[in-house]
Amino acid sequence: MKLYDAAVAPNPRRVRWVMAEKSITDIEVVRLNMAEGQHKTDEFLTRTDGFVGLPILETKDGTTLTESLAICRYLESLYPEPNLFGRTAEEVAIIEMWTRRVELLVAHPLMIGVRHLSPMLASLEQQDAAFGDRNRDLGIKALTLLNQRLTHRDWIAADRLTIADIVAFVGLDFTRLIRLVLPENLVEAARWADMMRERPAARA
Ligand SMILES: N[C@@H](CCC(=O)N[C@@H](CS)C(=O)NCC(=O)O)C(=O)O
Repeated sequence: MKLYDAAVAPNPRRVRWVMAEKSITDIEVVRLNMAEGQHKTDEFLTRTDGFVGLPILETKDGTTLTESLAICRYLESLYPEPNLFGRTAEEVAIIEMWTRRVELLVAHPLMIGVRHLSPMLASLEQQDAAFGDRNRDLGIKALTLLNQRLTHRDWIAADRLTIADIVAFVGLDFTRLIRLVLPENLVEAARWADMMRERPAARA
């Protein structure tokens, strides 16, 4: 299998993180330069139905998968341990619920904020600073709820690391590009973020 990847970008990082947690080493990782548009060639666009974006996974039979979470789920099916998406019906549903919450309300607005505010990403976006500010602030507001959730617990969705933690942290950590400082009152979120940063997979 082959993973088309990009440095710094948060969505490919979700997949690299999952690969590291599961000790997957038999996928070739091909790094593309997004600033040079290497991910938008006609060949890629044909394979991805016109949808632009990394990561892209080419499976053993040549199927093209896009969407980082679809790729992570596929990897979970092939490499079930350690489990990141849930074992029982209830656990699967709770992890999915938290993954959707943190993706839509935390990670996505923060990532859009960074895209519109970081000079490093100016080649990828017609940047609009006010739109960036608004999205960054929405992400920070949702972090308050995450902070509340993390009071008296270590992980967002279960009693162990799950895909919800990976999606939330990778989105939050992307804000280092705009040097975002977490509001001081988000003590629990900061504790959890430190724990995530310490994992070996954080360096994948
Ligand atoms: N929903 C997609 C989003 C993919 C996406 O937007 N990836 C970004 C990198 S994090 C990208 O490739 N951006 C390049 C561009 O917009 O030209 C996923 O989760 O895989």
